[in-house]
Amino acid sequence: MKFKHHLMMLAASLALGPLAAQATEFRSADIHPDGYPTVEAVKFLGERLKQLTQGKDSVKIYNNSSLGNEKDTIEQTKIGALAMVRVNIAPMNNICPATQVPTMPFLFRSKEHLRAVLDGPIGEEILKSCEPQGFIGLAYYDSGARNLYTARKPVRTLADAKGLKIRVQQSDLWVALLEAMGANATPMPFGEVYTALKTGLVDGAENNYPSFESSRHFEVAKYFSLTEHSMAPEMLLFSKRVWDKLTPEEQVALRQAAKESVPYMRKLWDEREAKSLATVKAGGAEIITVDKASFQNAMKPVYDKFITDPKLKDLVRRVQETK
Ligand code: GTR
Repeated sequence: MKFKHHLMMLAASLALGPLAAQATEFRSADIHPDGYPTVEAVKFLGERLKQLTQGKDSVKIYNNSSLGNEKDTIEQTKIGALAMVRVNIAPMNNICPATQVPTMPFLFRSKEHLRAVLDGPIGEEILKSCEPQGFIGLAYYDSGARNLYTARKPVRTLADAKGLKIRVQQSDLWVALLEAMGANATPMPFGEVYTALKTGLVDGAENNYPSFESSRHFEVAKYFSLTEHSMAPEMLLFSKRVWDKLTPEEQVALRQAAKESVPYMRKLWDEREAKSLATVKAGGAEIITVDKASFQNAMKPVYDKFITDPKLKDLVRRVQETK
């Protein structure tokens, strides 16, 4: 069947002649601005793809949320209106349950642990598990550790977080995570958070240094508490609808280009984390060390609620056992 399809495509392309050589431009979305490591990594991927396909395929990036928030662009990717999307793993939590595992609080011991897990069979399994939902998982990108930040008073212990209204990503797991801290979780798209902080609609949010910096949230919420409560990574997803129409050669090239973009992104990420820290400090942010154990000890309800399926339990155990 596949072979026959391939022959037909070949026949069609021979028949079409010059048209067959026509370039394909894959549209890809990101909420981040130019220069942000996720955006630069996808640009790199696009360049590599062009080389690998002798100029046939390329990528055009729509960044800065220009095609909508992450939930919107995931939906567009699912139906094939967009070929590709770079999102955090969090908005995939409700769509593809295994993505909850790398989101879990205090699961990874370090950046090295996270990278070892995502680069190995566990990472691969989780990407694969999103295929029935319409997504080909091409890669994970780093997102560092996420930390709580607040506008009016600093958080140093778990007790300080009690009752605070904290913006979270649009994921049930994220709501539960902040509730386990005693906070009131308010899900909303990233693009709305600056105003929400400024107007006092929320008391705080949580993120890594580069997003805290690029979004200018540090201007309106200067207390940055090093809770490091999750290392939820970024994901690069390709539309299965579009994927199924590609030639095997194009699929191989895309996978190859995506794979090569990962070490490139990691280098940019490590540099950006340091740069962002310096920028927010210079902008008046206060970096606060916290009683991390108090946060860690409060997370059992999150595991009890979301890691009930034996498959997910097994994944969590294997992550913990990964060296
Ligand atoms: C960033 C991440 C984005 C988005 C954002 C958020 O760290 O790169 O994809 O998830 O956080 O909090 O919405």
